[in-house]
Amino acid sequence: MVLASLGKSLTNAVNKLSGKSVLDKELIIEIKNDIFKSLLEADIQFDLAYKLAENLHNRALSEKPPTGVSRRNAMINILYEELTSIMGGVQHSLNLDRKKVNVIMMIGIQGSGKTTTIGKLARYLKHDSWRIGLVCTDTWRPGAYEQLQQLGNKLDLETFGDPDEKNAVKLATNGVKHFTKQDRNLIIVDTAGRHKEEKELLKEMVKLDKKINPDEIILVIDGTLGQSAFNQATAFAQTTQIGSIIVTKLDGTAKGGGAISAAAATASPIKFIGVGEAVTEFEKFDPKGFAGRLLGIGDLEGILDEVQRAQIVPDEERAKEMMKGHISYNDLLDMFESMNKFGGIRKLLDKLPGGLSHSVDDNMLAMSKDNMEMFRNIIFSMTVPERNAYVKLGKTRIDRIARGSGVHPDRVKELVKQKKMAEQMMKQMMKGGKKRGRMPGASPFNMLGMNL
Ligand SMILES: Nc1nc2c(ncn2[C@@H]2O[C@H](COP(=O)(O)OP(=O)(O)OP(=O)(O)O)[C@@H](O)[C@H]2O)c(=O)[nH]1
Ligand SMILES: [Mg+2]
Repeated sequence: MVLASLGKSLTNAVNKLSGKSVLDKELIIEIKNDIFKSLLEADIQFDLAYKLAENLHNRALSEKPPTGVSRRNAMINILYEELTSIMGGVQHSLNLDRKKVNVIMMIGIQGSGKTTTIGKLARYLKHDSWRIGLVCTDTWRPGAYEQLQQLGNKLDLETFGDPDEKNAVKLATNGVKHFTKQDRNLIIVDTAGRHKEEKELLKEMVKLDKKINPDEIILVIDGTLGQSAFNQATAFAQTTQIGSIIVTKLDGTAKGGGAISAAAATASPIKFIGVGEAVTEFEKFDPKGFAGRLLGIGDLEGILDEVQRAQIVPDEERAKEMMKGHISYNDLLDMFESMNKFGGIRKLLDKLPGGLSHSVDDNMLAMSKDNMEMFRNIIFSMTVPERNAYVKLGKTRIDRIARGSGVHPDRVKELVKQKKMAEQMMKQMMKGGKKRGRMPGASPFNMLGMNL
């Protein structure tokens, strides 16, 4: 596992909070120091490690764990969020456009893994139906063209190059022209890593960049470099516009933190990582997933979920609107959360006094987990005004939302119906509540898992 020792020492630090329910400031400082040390050992850049440890410390002192969440779990959640944030926060895709010929240029110092990574990336994108051509512009490394050609052959892709040509810019422009004529829509350009000296190498990258104007420049960084990755990444980032980073050789290195924090210094996202020499040993980089795996806590998902649910609190304005029977799609999302939490709404209603359970339409309750998941996806495809139910969902909007969430428009209409039912249910419950006087625990908001 990538950076396994870092994960282990981080969890050991946080586990010091196990069974502690009272805030112990000294213990928090001890944990902060442990974590800082572990991050430095994994070669995370000093400033970044310091900032993470400081944030963790400040948040642990100022944020009260949500009701029902232990201090340890709250701390795990904070650590997870902070780790995710230094790794770029969210997942990023390559900047490609199906409607044109895209050019990717791969840069990095010698031995970083550019050529190998081109094989991996080409394989990955070929699965996505891109029509790919490879171009070798490395005029320095003996056998560079053959190396790329061999990788290309294995993937059934053509490689453009000429071992006798010494002008990299010429090779690049001719290569792009060649594949554009052949109706390829993705051209990946390999570049040299070796040169007379580093300055010359950087100059060549600038020339190539100007001439072929790539849609995305990918910087390849060797994950075993540790701290020195930082200067390297900065040097490249100062000369060319880096669109993304691929960190290689993260298999079996304890120093991967260096390259990962180097990415943070260039402000370019890591989009993929290399985890072995084989063409298949390549992964799309997801900061959340990576942080999760790094922490290596078996029930991490459960913990994050627990914290998130405990934090759902509706604002008063929203609650008032709901009482009037105006429910938005955002409210529905919360309802779905609560239904999952309480093991189904019928179970909950059965526990309430006053026979409320019978006044609720069974269709509303029969919502399976799959349906809920589908409805959640539909809601996530809505615009903000749509989600807040500020606009009516007419045919055009319904069709667009259906396309966005990959379902038939009838399913979106079903969700609209579910919303109406929820509104009716809310109105009925409010009426019932008034008639009988306010029953303990019978507020619709309690039913939705909201502490109002
Ligand atoms: N373990 C491991 N080895 C890798 C990985 N990626 C590349 N390598 C190895 O790193 C070495 C250098 O890879 P290349 O792809 O030739 O590097 P390059 O950047 O093209 O090098 P130059 O062309 O000399 O600039 C090779 O032995 C690769 O097998 C990886 O993710 N894991
Ligand atoms: Mg190479």
